[in-house]
Amino acid sequence: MTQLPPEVVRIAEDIKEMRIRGAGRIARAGAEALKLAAQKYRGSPSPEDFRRYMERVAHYVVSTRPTAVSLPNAVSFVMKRLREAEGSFRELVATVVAAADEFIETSLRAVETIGRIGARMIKDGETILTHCHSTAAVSVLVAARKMGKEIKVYTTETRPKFQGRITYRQLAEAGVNATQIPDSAVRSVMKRVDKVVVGADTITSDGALINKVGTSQVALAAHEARVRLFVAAETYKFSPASVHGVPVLIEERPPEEVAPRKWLERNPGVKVRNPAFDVTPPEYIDAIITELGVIPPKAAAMVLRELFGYSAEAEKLVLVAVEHDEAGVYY
Ligand code: RI2
Repeated sequence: MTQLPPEVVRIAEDIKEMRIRGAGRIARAGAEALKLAAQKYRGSPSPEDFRRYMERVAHYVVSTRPTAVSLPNAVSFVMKRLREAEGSFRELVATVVAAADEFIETSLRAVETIGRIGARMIKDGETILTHCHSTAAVSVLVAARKMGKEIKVYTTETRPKFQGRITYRQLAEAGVNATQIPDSAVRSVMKRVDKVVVGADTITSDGALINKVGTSQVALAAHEARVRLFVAAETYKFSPASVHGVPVLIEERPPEEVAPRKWLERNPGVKVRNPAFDVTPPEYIDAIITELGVIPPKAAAMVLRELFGYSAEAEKLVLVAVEHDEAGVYY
């Protein structure tokens, strides 16, 4: 069996260990991995062998992290082109490379468009709260600043991996007045907040949001204070498999991310849970800002039908991810 190129293995390991993270970034990295796998393929030049090898790569890449649907959607985008293509081995390689490049470019453009659309929904002088680090949410906030709006942003730390520090740094660098708060301070600052803007890992057909753990608590506090909550999400964060009732697996990460190893060793048998995501019901979401426009969460099914129709490939890939970690929690 043809070995996977080290570059592909490295990308997969980086996604698993979260050195590459963020739903959009892992999707682009997945597309890049397929492209590299095609370019570095040194097996037999028979189209059938190449197709089999690429199916194996696709399965491997999707198995790295289970929750963000952006990853299987990116892989499906590229693999669909390959499955539909005919021609020589060289032509098939070119098909994979072109599809991966197209996904990456379209994805980056979508983030920019979301920034432009979302920024118009923010008023000068408003205070915004965001959770974790979302490139799409940051795009909205930075675009608002670039439009000359003086906004203030609360960024949560986002335990246990502190992605909020990335958000803080990116906002500060863009000249946004940002303030870092511990996750537990969300409810106490909510009375000074005008809007919440968060990103998305997955949006299901019923409009539920799966995003960094803590998002649903932020939404609850916003709902209580009558603060509107917006989700910035490219359409490849919508789950085609959810239309067919396939559940979303909530990733459980190692306890060492929550508690120091030494403390765990000193307390043998200690129980620690580390779910990486949670589910915010559509009732707590005012609108989803996509590159196609602003939609109510209940329109998610329509977007999915429009974009994917019946996507059996995507369903298969999500099932692969589900098989990958049987111990996890499903939404
Ligand atoms: P963008 C992240 O997950 C966060 O949950 C964030 O809200 C979401 O991906 C979307 O990020 P993680 O990879 O695509 O940090 O907007 O677990 O960057």
